[in-house]
Parts: sequence; structure tokens; C-alpha cells
Amino acid sequence: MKGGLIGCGFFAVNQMHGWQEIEGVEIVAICDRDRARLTEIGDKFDVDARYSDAAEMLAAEKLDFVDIATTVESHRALVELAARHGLHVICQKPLAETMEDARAMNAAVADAGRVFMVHENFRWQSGLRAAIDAVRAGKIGEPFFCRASFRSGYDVYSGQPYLATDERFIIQDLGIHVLDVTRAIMGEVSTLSASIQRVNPKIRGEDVATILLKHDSGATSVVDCSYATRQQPETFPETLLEIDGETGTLRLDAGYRLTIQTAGGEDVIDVSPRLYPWAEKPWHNIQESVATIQRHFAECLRQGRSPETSGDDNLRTLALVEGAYFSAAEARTIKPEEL
Ligand code: NAD
Ligand code: 89Y
Repeated sequence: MKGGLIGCGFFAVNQMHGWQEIEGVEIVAICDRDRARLTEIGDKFDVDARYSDAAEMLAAEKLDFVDIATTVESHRALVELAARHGLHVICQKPLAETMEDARAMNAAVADAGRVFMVHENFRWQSGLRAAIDAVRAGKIGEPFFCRASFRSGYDVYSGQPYLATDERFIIQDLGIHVLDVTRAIMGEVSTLSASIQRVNPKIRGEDVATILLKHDSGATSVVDCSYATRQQPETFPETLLEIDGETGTLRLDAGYRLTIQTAGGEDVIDVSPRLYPWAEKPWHNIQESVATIQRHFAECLRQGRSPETSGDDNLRTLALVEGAYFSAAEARTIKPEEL
């Protein structure tokens, strides 16, 4: 399968490494408006076909799919362009800045009869996937409570400066993953309410968010995220879980330690991510999940099935992001279907 990468920035390098891990997939062309970034990725991964304009790349190259690794404001135009060329699409999170854009993008690829997957990779992290699998397998019975927590003081702004200047920050950038993981474990959401704060005075958006979710099943979740938490040991980029089920409990603690307690006893499992040769700590957890989700995309294309984080599925995660901002702004409880 031949792919074209659009966006050669901070995160794309992980995606390029990830594709190299997958047999039968090759990124044969790359695109970025920024010449220096295009050269850097092109030279590093030995890709000769380089474009500063995505429309030119898609007109000139024979591709099966595009991998969109640009920031959110460009996603809709690029996804619709790819759909017009009849290509399968994998697009980075956050899918769009509005539900209207996200729905239009999803419809464009569906109308073209192609596969649309959002690069929503946290649910493919080793520890989170082990927790999802355990709950889905009924290891703790029906879950009635989940706390999904991401609290850190790690400097994400140096690698991704737009995180300090965008109007929206932690929910759209990071909370989106934690909300997605919570959906994967606890099911769909019927209502939510959110409180947001900006603790770091040097940034524009919110760096702390606390979100209360009521699920269709009747269960409750708390999603709490912070980039203003000064603590040792620093746990970036780990999402921690506390899940209570009718017959047991599951805890995903710092250091990739998964504990499942039931009447039958206690299981403690090391769910550490593998460290690819191209990866570096502490990012290796995220980097492994990039390779895993891209492998999932390739398998879905080969087998003609819908990916777990398809456009359709991701609309429901994005509605939680939008809902959290609405709830915080209007100080009220939101139903995702309002959005
Ligand atoms: P970045 O700004 O470093 O890189 C984006 C690149 O896209 C830039 O080089 C820019 O010139 C290029 N670009 C923008 N619009 C373009 C267009 N229309 N045509 C061609 N090139 C264009 O951003 P980043 O930090 O690499 O983030 C990219 C995306 O990845 C974001 O949506 C971000 O949220 C996401 N991300 C995901 C994860 C994850 O774990 N899933 C982690 C980090 C970032
Ligand atoms: O952009 C974010 C993401 O998706 O994962 C971590 C991150 O890089 C910073 O919050």
C-alpha cells in the first residue's frame, strides 16, 4: 500500500517511523508548506517525492491513502481533497474544530466509499489497551465507576508551541484522548458537565479540566486532566485508571502497573510499552501506540473492515470535547446529542 504524508512537523516523525514497522506499507510521497521540515523528513526517511502543495501531490502521485499529520485548522480541506481523489484517509486528532466540519469530513470520505480513521492512538497504548480488554472481557463485572486521570507538569509547549497560544488547550489536545479511552471502557455518554481552569498565566487556553460523565449504562466517570501539576515522579504521558466493577476493581497505576482484584485474588501485571529503537522515553508509550494504530489501519484496509476509531466513532468522542467546552462556558450539564 502506498501512502502520502501531509504535514512533516513535530509528531509526523513518529508516524513515519510507525509506517516503517508495517510490512507492505510505504510512504512514497510527503508534503509540507514549510521547506525546511519537508527536507528534514524527506532526508531522514529517504523519500524523494516532496511537495509543498497537497493538491499537487495528490494529482501527481498514485496513492492508496493519505496520512494527515497537520494541525486541526487544515484538516477539513485536506480530508475533502483526499476524498475527491478517492483515497483512504487517516487523520490526526483533534479531527476538527467544530462538529459541522467533522460531520462534513466523515460524509466526504464515506461518499467516496473509502475508509476514514482518526489517529486516536491513546486507546492503543499498552496499559490502556490491557485495561480496555480486561473490562470488555468481564474481568471485573459490569463497571459502575471510572476515574481516568492525566496529571502532569511536563513541558509540552517547547515541542508544540501552538499549545500555548491556541484558544483551546487541554481538552482539545489531551483530554480528547482520555475521553476517548473512557468511552472505550465505559460506553456512550448521556450527559456531561465540566469545569476548566487556566493555572499557567503564560498560556492562552485552559490547562486544567475536570469532567463528570454519566453513561447510558447508568455508570459514572470522572475525567481529570492537568498540565499544571508539579509532582515527582512526573508521570507524563501516562493516563491512570481506577475502575470499579460489580465483581472487582481495576487500577492502572503509574509505572505501567495494572492491578485487577476480584474475589479470586489479585493479579498484578507489568503493562510497560515496548521501546522501539527509534523511540525515546518518556514518549515511548505514545510512540508504540502510533505504530499499533497504524498497523490497525493497514489491517482494516486489507480486510475491508471499519477501524475502531473510524470517523463515525470519533464523532462521538469529539462531541464530548465540544460538550465539555459548552458545559464549562455555560455552567450547565450537556447532552452530547445537543451538539
Ligand atoms: P506541527 O505544527 O509541528 O506540524 C504540522 C505541520 O503541518 C507543519 O510543518 C506545517 O507546516 C504543516 N502544514 C500545515 N498545514 C498544511 C497544509 N495545508 N499543507 C501542507 N502542510 C501543512 O504540529 P504537530 O505538533 O506535529 O501536530 C500535528 C497534529 O498531530 C496535531 O493535530 C496534533 O494534535 C497531533 N498530535 C497528536 C499526538 C498523538 O499522540 N496522537 C501527539 C502530538 C500531536
Ligand atoms: O498533542 C498531545 C497528544 O496528542 O499527546 C500528548 C501531546 O503531545 C501533548 O499533550
